[in-house]
Amino acid sequence: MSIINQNTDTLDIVLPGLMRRYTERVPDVKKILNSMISEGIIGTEKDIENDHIAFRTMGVPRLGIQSFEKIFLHYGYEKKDHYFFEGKKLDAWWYSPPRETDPRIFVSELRVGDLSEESQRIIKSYTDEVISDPVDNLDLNNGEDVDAFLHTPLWRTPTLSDYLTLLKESEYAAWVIYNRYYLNHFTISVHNLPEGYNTVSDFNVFLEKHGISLNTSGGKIKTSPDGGLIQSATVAQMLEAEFADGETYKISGSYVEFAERKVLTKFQNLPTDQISRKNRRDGFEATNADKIFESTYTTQTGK
Ligand code: OOG
Ligand code: NI
Repeated sequence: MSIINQNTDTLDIVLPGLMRRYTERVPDVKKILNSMISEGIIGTEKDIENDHIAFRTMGVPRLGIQSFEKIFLHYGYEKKDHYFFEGKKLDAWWYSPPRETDPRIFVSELRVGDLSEESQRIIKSYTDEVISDPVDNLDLNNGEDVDAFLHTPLWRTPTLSDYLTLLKESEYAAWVIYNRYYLNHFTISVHNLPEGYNTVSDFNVFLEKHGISLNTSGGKIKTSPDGGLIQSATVAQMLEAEFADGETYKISGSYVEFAERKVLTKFQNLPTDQISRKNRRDGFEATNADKIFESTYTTQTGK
C-alpha cells in the first residue's frame, strides 16, 4: 500500500469520527438533513457535499495551529492562505484536501498574547498543563487514536467563573477553553443541489421554513467582494455544560454553515454536467469569516 493511500485510509476514520460526535452534539444537523430528505432535495445523507469543516485553537506554545495542523498535513492536506482578524484577535489558515471529495479545513487560532493580562493568566493556567506538543506524541497512522485525541480534553475542566471572565473579553477564548477541538461546524455545499435550493438565498428560505435560526451578523447572506463565495450559518446550538465543581451553565456549542461557490469566469462556458470543484471559486473570505465567527457569540445565540 502506498503512503498516500495509507494516509487517506486513516483520514477515512478520522473524518467520520468528527462528524459522528458533532452530529450528536448539534441537533440542527439531523433536523436539516432529515428535512432535506423529506423534501426530496437529496436521497440520502451521503448526497451531501461537505464544503469544509472548521476548528478553533489557542495560540500558545506547544498548541495552536502549529501543533494542530500536523494532523491534517500528515493526511495530505496542503496549507493555503492566511487570514487575520484584528478586532477578534485571531489568525486563520485554510487547507486544501488530498481528494476532491474531502472537505477543505479552516483552522483559526486566538492571538492569546494580544489579550489582557488577566485573560492571558486564566488561559495559561489551563494550557500550561500541556507540557509537550500533544500531536508529537500521537501515532497519526492510527485513526482511532487520532479520533480519541480530538475528543479528549487537553486541560482540566474550566471553572464557570474563569469561563465568564473570558467571555467578557473574548467569546472565542471562552468557546475554546470549554469546547477545545470539537468540530466547530461542517458546511453544506448548496450549488449542486436542485433548482430552488442551489443558492444560499433560496436555501436560507428552506432553512427558516423548517425553524432553523440563522446568524444575522452583517446580514443573513455573506458575500465575498468578488461575488464568488456566498455563505450563511445557523446560530450555534446551546449546550448545558458542566463546569468544575459540578456547576452547570448554558454555553454555545457548534453550528452548521452553508456555502455557494460560483463557477469561475474562465469556465463559464463549460456544460453544467462537466463542472467540478476546481472550476469554482476556492478558498475563503475574511469579511465573510469575520461575521461567521459570531455564530457562537452571545449577540447571536441570545437573540
Ligand atoms: C470559523 C468562522 C469562519 C468561514 O467559512 O469563513 C468560517 C469559526 O467560527 O471558527 O467558518
Ligand atoms: Ni466555515
